[in-house]
Amino acid sequence: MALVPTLTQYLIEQLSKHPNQRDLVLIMSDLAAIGKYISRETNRAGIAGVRGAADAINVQGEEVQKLDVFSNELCKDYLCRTGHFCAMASEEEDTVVDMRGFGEDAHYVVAFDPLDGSSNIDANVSIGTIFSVHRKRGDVAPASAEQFFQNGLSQVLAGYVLYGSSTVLVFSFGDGVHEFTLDQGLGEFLLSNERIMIPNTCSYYSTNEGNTSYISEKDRRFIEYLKMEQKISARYIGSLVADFHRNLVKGGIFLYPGVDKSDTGDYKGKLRLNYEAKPLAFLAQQAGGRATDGMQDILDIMPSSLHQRTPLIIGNKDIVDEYILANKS
Ligand code: P6P
Repeated sequence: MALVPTLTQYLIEQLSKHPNQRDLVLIMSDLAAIGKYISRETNRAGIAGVRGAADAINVQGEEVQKLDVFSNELCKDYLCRTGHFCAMASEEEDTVVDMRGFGEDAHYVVAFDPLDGSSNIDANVSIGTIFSVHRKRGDVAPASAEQFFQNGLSQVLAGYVLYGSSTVLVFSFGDGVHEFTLDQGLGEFLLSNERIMIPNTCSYYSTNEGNTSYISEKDRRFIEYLKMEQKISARYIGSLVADFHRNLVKGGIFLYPGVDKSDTGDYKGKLRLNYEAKPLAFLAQQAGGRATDGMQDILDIMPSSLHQRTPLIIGNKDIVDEYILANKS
């Protein structure tokens, strides 16, 4: 029986092909370790006393869940101590993380959403950790927020860990998208899908139809087009990583357009650029797909604030292209 490569074996092979990626290979290994810890805690949330709210509101104005706190503290402490990063940004932190003297000479920065979709934890719905790695900028202070004002094309590593019916790690160094599945018994991630390409057929559309009265007429018309002319099925989990992963492996388009809930005519994005839209857009492009805010590619947007939000339409390239054309008409 041919043994399926472990992540470690895969990364060692990656290193033999790209010796200059030593640090990135070590970073990927550290991110996988974090995925194992969070997977274990998530899978026992109901008995580990980490379900429910943590009696706090984060910078996003969202109620923090206990598992958010666990995941965020783990990511900050673990990644800080690796010494690989001179700056870190978390969805749960108002500004850049205090590096406590670690990583002063490091060459990389990392932004992460430690546990995206955490409002779904108590319903046992899939949730995920998203990460985005850039090289350090030499023109700004090493540990500053400005380190994250880099567009998505300049990411050197992006991916997520999806805690679902199985725990999968999906990432790209810019040379294809690869999926590893956690063998809980072995405690190893094993290769389960190499060089994932989004299927040519767009089988699903994924959007919160509860926002129908808050989105623009153009967006309403495009979603109607998906229903009435493309005749594709609706699937909306309400957990970005889970919705994205389904569309990545089965073909689909996810739409979180600008919403205007105060009737000002100002349609604003909900999802965050640095640690949600950019890393997923990087993966989508690597898998033959595309991601836009309606006017430009997500990967071209230059962030100007750490928690900048954006509309996000991501998935099959031909359908996203149609959205862009419709949005600009
Ligand atoms: P809504 C979860 O809170 C999240 O950030 C994403 O994971 C998800 O795609 C989105 O918000 C869901 O938002 O407004 O549809 O509940």
